[in-house]
Amino acid sequence: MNQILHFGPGNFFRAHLADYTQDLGGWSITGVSLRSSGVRDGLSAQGNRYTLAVQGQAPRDIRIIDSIIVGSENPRTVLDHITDARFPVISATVTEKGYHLLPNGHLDLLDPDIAHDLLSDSPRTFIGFLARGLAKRKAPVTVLSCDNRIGNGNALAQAIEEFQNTSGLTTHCQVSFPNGMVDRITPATTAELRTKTGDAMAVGCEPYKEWVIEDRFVSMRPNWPGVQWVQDVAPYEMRKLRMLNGAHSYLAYAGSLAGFTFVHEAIADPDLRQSVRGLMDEAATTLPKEVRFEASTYADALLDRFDNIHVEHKLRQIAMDGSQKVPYRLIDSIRARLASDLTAPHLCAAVKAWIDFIAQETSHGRKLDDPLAVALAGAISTPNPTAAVLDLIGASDITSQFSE
Ligand code: CS2
Repeated sequence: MNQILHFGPGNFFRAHLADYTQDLGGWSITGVSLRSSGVRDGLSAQGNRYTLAVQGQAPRDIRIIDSIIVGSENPRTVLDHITDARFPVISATVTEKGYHLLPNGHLDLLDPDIAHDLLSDSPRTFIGFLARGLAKRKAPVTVLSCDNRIGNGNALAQAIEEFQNTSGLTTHCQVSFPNGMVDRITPATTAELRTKTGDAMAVGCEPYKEWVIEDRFVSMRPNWPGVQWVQDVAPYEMRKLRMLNGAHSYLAYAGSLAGFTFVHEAIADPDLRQSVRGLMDEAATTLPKEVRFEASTYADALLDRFDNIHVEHKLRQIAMDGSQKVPYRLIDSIRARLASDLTAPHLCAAVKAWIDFIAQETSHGRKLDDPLAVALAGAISTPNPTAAVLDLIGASDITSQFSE
């Protein structure tokens, strides 16, 4: 049996990489949770099997997980696994913030967890584990990021290099970090799904799934059925981040402000629907030509996916970590439009919705679910909140598009 070491065994991983890997056959997965023991305990109580409830299909019994290790309890074991040649592939779904990169693309050396990991051989972060583990590894390894960041593999390689440079470490083994685009709408599990499936660890998701990966493996490559192998993932990644995720973030903020709870409710509102389509059309003009010609069909398909009333996707789930998401999902498209002398009214309205959402949450005394929560709450109480918030995410250059 070939093995994958995966960081971040949450719902998205369990609906995407794990599903593809079960279809592949011959491979199994060891998961690493950095701190929380919930997934480890929940899965181990049921033989590491769980139900994947793909909407409209028969429930799938996923049984390719060998075990889950909790990093904070067993840092040594995690480091040993990273160095172990039996894992030719190390993959990750640690979310955008798990890379600890600043808006300028550099590793946040002042982040308390990164600062800790630079000095300790019992790391807390994914970056700390990987940088330290790779420094001891001998066998070639491919590290596969499955997070919604632009150039996710490059971003990870950058974080590892800066960590190692700062702490005097070097990777000696052959390693590659292919970029990849992952897609499957996967809401948080509801109590209703647990009851319906009789499985406390069940995960629900939409039928659609997509995975495009750069063909740059330096170790054994799992030939996952359905994966599209490409030389350059950028066009696919831009299309997905700017159209799907950009629209998602807009719906999350504007929809929450309008009092909706779920994506399917917000997209049924005629005004929001029109604005979402407008945002997708603006974003589409910024895409490389390989994907631009089919952007309109892609937008139609996205609206159908958002309409799916069976996928109960909460707007507040998408609203979290805005400071990490808004830059790739919205700001990059605004910049591209401005560079072509085009305005971006819908994209700017989406950024404004995020800022209004921060103002609303702050005025209700609710702490934002965002690594920059404190700084954002501070920015929103300044005389020029829009300028202050944009400055925090490194987007002062587009401030002139907004009037206070
Ligand atoms: C969503 C994504 O939570 C969010 O920010 O936009 O998780 C989205 O559902 C996935 O990228 C779809 O593949």
